[in-house]
Amino acid sequence: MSDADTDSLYYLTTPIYYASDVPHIGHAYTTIVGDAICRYERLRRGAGQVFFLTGTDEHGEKIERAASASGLQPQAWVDRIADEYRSAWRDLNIQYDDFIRTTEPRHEQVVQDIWKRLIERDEIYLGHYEGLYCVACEGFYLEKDLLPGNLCPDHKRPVELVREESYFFRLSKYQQPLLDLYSRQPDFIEPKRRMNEVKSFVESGLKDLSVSRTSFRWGVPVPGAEKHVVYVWIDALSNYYSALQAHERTRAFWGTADRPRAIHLMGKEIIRFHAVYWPALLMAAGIPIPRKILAHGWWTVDGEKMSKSLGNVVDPRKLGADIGVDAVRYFVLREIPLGEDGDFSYDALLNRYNSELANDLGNLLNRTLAMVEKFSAGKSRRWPATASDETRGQRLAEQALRRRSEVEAAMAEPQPQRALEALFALVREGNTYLEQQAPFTRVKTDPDGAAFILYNVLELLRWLGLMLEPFMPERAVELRRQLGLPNAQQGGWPQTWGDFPDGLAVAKGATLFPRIDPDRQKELLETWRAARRAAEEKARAAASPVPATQPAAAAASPAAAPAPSSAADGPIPEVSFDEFKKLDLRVACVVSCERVPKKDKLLKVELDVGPLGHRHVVAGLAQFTTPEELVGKRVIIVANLKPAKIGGILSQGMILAIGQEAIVGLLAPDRDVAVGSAIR
Ligand code: ME8
Repeated sequence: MSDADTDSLYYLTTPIYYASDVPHIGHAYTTIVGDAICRYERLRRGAGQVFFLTGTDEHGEKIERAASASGLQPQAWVDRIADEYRSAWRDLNIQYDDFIRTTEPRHEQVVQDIWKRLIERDEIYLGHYEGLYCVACEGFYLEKDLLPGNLCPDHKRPVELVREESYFFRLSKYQQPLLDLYSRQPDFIEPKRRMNEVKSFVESGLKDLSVSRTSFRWGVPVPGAEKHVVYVWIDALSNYYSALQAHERTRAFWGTADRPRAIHLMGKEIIRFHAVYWPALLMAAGIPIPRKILAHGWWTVDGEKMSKSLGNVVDPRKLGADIGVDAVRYFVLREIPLGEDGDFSYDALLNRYNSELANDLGNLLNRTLAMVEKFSAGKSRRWPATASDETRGQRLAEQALRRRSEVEAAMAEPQPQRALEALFALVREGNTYLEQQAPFTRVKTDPDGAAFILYNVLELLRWLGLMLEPFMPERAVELRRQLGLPNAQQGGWPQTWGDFPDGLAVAKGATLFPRIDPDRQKELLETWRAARRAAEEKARAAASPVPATQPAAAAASPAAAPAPSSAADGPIPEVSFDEFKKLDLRVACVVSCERVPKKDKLLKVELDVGPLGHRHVVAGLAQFTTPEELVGKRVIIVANLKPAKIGGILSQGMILAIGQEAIVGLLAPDRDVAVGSAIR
């Protein structure tokens, strides 16, 4: 490719998602944002100028453990999850150019090539590693960065002490080159405040990075030292580069040292890997670095972290099936500015749907087409218009032009949320124009004038039908189809006002976004909440392999499980071994803890139960200990106690404690055993 051909190439990536579980709304968010940006760029630059990459991160201990928990070989497991991702993206109308999997030979080959280059350049050496490792992030931590109780700051679960022979990357050498990079490319990390966080992390000093593991096999073998596998983050980050390497045409998307191109979009929790390790590795290997690390915020659900063990994971495909994929896309793009955190709520989703999609946009189209059918024989009519009509039409044109510039400015950042804000402001301006010009009254005395007013609104709708495409691709085509535009499938960016063909027969069809009436809203909310309850139930069932029984063990959480009798009341009846075996007792670690408002005995405790995930229990421990003291402690819990509401909060288990009336101690393992270990 010549320089001129490559001048406007645009390359955007999403993270490659862990093949440990199926996608949820958080993964969908990043991918929808990336898709909307790339669809916009394709409209502006031409389809062949844009490359949008996504994929799955399939190696590492976390995946190996997920596979073994499901009784599958790792490859069979990741094949299944990769299929889930692909079909989710198909359902959500994601137009990616490539889907890379880290178990593909084309990727593994490039990882090994990069490795060899680093060895040749003496950027990697063999040593020993002893460090604190979080399997959930697949990342090492320094003690100073951990939460009390040696908890990973991100996953709030205990890190593991790992000691093994390991290769090291000379990351420490790259402290200054990285700081130089941040000065040279001040927009390298966005939003800007994230740049400051990364800078101070780098300024505080970088240690050489352990880049191989010997304690498991599920990874890319280190060339020439096959008992090692490449550290999963080195393997994963390389996908952005490896995916382009097979063809000359795609290689050009990586860019050059003078003209870096790759834009890496991701959630804010993985900036460090992208903004520190990745550019340092590339510099060391002599490969041009990316142009930008673009970090977005974090979605919670009804104020809580989304997690399978809480059963509050939102399934974007189910939502799409219920209210339409483009409504889901619209909602996530419109709800939060890129870079900010946001909360997902079903009520907000339904509100936006009805007020913005059904009322504002849907009505504008419906009313206009209905009036064209009624007043203008179902056809657009451009002429004749009086001078004052022209002026009023001109005003609408100016509004459209202004909003188009706002969309362009927003997408240059990129800020899809602001682009949609501008587009829906234009929708409202169209509605106001219709109200003020009142073609429905005008038609009685001046049918030509009425037809011209309608012509202007048809033109406005054509503009909207083009500009909305990146965000709601399927509904935008349908909008253009209903306007009667030839080649409705083919989009573009609006250029000149007044290009709507004269004499075009409109093709009014089913409502673009049918209003969701209160009964249907109720029904949907009930379905979604029922699905959530089922997921919570499933999460509990996964945590309770045997049917729940009423345990006779001492209750640390008296309200959860009032013991049928206690030692003070006389002897407790015998239980058979089979009955005892029904109890699922586990080692758990207290991840977080808080007082329950207005309940002076109760603490709400978040527990990590290893393979059983995280859960909350409400425990009657507030007069025995404080939340601060409890966090980080290992405790023994009854994991399969039937969940119950205590103090208005769902308690999913019970912490075992010592004492009758008052608690005098907690049960705990006598040595460092893995969280989640079963007790027998
Ligand atoms: O981190 N809110 O994969 P992952 C917003 N494999 N975005 C969310 C989200 C939420 N609640 N939950 C997930 C990995 N995401 C590594 C990446 S890249 C070389 C390797 C999105 O499956 C967001 O983009 O944990 C986040 O960065 C990503 O999913 C994490 O996906």
